[in-house]
Amino acid sequence: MALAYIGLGSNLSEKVDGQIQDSRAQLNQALETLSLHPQVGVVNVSPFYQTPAIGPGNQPDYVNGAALLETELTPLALLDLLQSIENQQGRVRTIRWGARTLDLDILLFGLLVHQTERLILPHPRMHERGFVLAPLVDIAPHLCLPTGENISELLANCSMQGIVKLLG
Ligand code: A4P
Ligand code: MG
Repeated sequence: MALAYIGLGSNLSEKVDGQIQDSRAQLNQALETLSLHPQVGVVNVSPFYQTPAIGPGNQPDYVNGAALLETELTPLALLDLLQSIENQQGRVRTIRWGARTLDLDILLFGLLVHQTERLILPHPRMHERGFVLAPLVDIAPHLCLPTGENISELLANCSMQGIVKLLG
């Protein structure tokens, strides 16, 4: 059984059965789907944050969060599962860093270091992003990257401009 941290993000809503599913609901729906998977347990979920979009054009703010999973899946099988949940929830891939209903990234898979075209671990930009590190620090303040860097210290060096913790 491995422990994996994932990052969750959404900055578009989607219409499901005539109902608008907003970004928060998108993240909760993804966590629900993960928790129902026989080889995945959702151990801990962070508070969610409203964060200004990094990317091209004038995009809506994101809702971002992080979760700790325990899983019997391999890293690539977990990536397949996350991408199938993204697709199930209306993810359309157009431009890189474009707006999306749901983005699920593997941040860390144990202390595995892995670099292939499909999967890079740790997530290559996590160490410099307040919107990734803030929720992660909430659930794992003492967590270190395979390099030995502590995520709370990395967060202290990130810009938190415009990033707001959402209540409830
Ligand atoms: N991939 C490689 N490593 C990983 C990994 N550790 N986890 C590959 C997940 N996927 C990984 O991802 C592109 C490809 O990355 C996948 O096919 C997978 O094989 P994608 O989700 O299709 O596209 P993307 O997310 O637009 O690309 P990218 O480069 O991964 O984007 P980032 O770095 O994840 O950034 N602003 C705010 N405020 N909040 C956000 O959450 N997210 C992004 C996306 C940009 N701006 C944001 C946010
Ligand atoms: Mg992604």
